[in-house]
Amino acid sequence: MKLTLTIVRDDDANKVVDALTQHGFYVTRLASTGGFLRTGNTVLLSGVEDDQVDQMLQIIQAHTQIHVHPPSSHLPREVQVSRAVAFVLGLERLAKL
Ligand code: 2BA
Repeated sequence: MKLTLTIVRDDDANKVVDALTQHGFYVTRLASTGGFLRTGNTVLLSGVEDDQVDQMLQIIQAHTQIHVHPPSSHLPREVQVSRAVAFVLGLERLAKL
């Protein structure tokens, strides 16, 4: 099994979670903040079978947008934010008690 931690923009989070749950994935949402832009994002935590990871990433890609953060007084250049940033980790065991 794998543990996936996927960071998406808050604006995309509802669409992504809806699509994942409709496809049978279990998802836990964690409110978070990007360290660089200091804007809200959401971490999606899921325990999945190894052969489900690619399908999950495809669903996330299909329901997110690349975002261009405009320049501001704090940041003199625009910044491109990915659709999502996903970490896929080995998971020894998932127990429901
Ligand atoms: P933020 O930290 O707010 O970063 C937003 C965007 O700013 C990044 O988009 C990247 O384009 C730029 N950026 C971030 N750190 C930078 C730096 N030190 N120097 C120059 N530009 C920088 P993404 O790379 O798509 O990241 C989106 C969000 O995903 C990030 O929000 C952060 O919350 C998370 N993230 C990305 N890479 C990560 C990593 N290696 N470890 C942990 N979290 C990560």
